[in-house]
Amino acid sequence: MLSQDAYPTRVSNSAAILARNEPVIHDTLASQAGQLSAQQRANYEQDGFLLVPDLFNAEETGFLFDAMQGMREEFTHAGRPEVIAEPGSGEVRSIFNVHRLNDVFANLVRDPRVLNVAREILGSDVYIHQSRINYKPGFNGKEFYWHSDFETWHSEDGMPAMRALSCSILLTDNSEANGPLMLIPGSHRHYVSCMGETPDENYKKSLKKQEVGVPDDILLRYLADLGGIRTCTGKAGSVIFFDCNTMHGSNSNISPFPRSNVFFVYNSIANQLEAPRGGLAPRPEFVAAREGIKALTPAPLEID
Ligand code: 6CS
Ligand code: FE
Repeated sequence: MLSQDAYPTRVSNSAAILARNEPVIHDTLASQAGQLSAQQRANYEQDGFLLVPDLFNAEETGFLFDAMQGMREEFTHAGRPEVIAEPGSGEVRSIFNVHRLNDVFANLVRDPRVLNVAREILGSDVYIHQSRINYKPGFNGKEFYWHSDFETWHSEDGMPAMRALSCSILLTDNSEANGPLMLIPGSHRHYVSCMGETPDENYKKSLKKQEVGVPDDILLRYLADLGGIRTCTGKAGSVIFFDCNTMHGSNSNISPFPRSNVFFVYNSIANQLEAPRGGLAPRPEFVAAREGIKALTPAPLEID
């Protein structure tokens, strides 16, 4: 018997809004980790995201910034598939899989200030589904159009349920001027089923410019009329946690100031990837982890 897909998308030429089946905060024993205040939990539950200013101090943030710059020097021109160039300028847009390619980020994903928030919200042990640095360089950092990450991870990676979240650690100041993350409060409760069909090896284009799996104008307007649009600005060292289904995007950066953030996607150990939808070939391991999955244990960030 074919399993009924609760979140069909890219299967017709019409769009729809479907109900979310899962809770936003998975209230289990693990979720009593106590990393968040009651107000922070309430804000996350209501909006689908939470900004925590200055979670990492200036020394730690400087250390992480240097690690980010070092990765760019090491991997640019290395012909690595994990390095995604900006359309046009060819500058580095993103480097994926940083938690497996670099010891500093392998350590950072386990820092209790972020790992325990993920365990608390997802109510279970967790692992990294995907990690990346989005460099969004000055002058040439192009936009990330509106999308729900879960819509992609469900259709292209076979992620079963909405039990994952992104943690974006700001490594440069994110201001109104340099393309900060924009999110639609409350959009996480509405699953936007998108039109169109996923081309083979879509990630080779979508990581540069996403054109499939984006909401149509009418439904995007509907969500924005309901919840507005919030721009998450903050100093380097601040952190944005957002639900896998919160509608988000960011504008191009024509300022001289880079907007560089490292993103970790924590997925519940109970929500590991199945086969992609529609018979698609699985995306590469550097974009969607399937191998060697094991629960992360807390370890504080070490500055050497
Ligand atoms: O396809 C993906 O997994 C990536 N695409 C976007 C625009 N956000 C999430 C993720 O990095
Ligand atoms: Fe995204």
